[in-house]
Amino acid sequence: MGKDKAGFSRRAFGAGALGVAAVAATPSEAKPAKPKPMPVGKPFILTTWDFGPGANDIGWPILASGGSAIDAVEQAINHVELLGDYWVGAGGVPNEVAETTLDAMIMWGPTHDVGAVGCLKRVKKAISVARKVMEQTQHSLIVGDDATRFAVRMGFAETSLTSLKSQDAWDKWAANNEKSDAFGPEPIAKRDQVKQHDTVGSIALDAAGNLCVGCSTNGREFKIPGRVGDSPIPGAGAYCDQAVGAAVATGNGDVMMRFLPTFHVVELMRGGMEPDLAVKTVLSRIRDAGYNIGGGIAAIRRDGAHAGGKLGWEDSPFSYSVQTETGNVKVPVKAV
Ligand code: SD4
Repeated sequence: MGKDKAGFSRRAFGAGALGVAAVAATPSEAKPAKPKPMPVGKPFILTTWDFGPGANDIGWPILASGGSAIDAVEQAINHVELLGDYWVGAGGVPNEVAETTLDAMIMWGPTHDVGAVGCLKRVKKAISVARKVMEQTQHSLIVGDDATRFAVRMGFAETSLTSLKSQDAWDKWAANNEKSDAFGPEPIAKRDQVKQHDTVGSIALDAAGNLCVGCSTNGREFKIPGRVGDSPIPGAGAYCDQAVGAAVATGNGDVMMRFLPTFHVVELMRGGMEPDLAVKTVLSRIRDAGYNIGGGIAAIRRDGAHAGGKLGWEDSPFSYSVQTETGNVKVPVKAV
């Protein structure tokens, strides 16, 4: 049998014609249902961990008075960065050489623009430096001493991030002459021993319908100098899509970033999956790949439906809080 000019075999075309007739008989089975467009949604702010109520208290009035989601996220996170917490912001976990370094990212839904800093040194408000990267440059991520140089150029003060607490923690650790536990085996056979909690993540929707997500952390205790975690990586530590919603992650970022879990959650929600199942699906994939880690995700759709999930962390009260016009709810997160 010959082929015609377009290269079709006539016999194959005949079979195809029958096939088309068969498909036409059951049109609803031929294509998955199209997800419905997301409603515009009412303003909200979601913040992770126990920081939630306090941070939402800062961010919510901005949204309630018609302000921008990016200001709400930035100020909610600044509040946490300056609390003196051990896991977020200045004065927190030292690296292997006793220095505290910061990772942060902000993502703006309407333009899909991102600004991030990794291993930022000697500057306190990492999320605000990330915002400058997003708004003042075409870059998305600036790291290390050059992130410090950039921050100073943008008017930020350079100062030590070491506190009595971080110095004391390092002194005790260094007295044992250890090297970073990050030189150990991957957390597969044995649960990670990473005592890392509290990366702050915030997601806000403003009255104009703009979605924004941000996160900030000082990462992992006694990390190898130069280490950058998942928080400043779009789709890993945080991700948002203006048409769908957003997600933030916390936990063992060295493993979690390998799965781009927040991107994955948002994409599953885009396909019509409920937030709860989307979070479970993504966390289960990390576990099913064999990783034995502590980690969590909180997600919210732009219509306000939200959910969270965690791996490991049996004793860790991971939660997130959502503030809307009807008040603040704190949601304890269960293991998947
Ligand atoms: C990191 N994901 O740098 C962060 C740490 C964290 O709760 O979230 N702790 O790996």
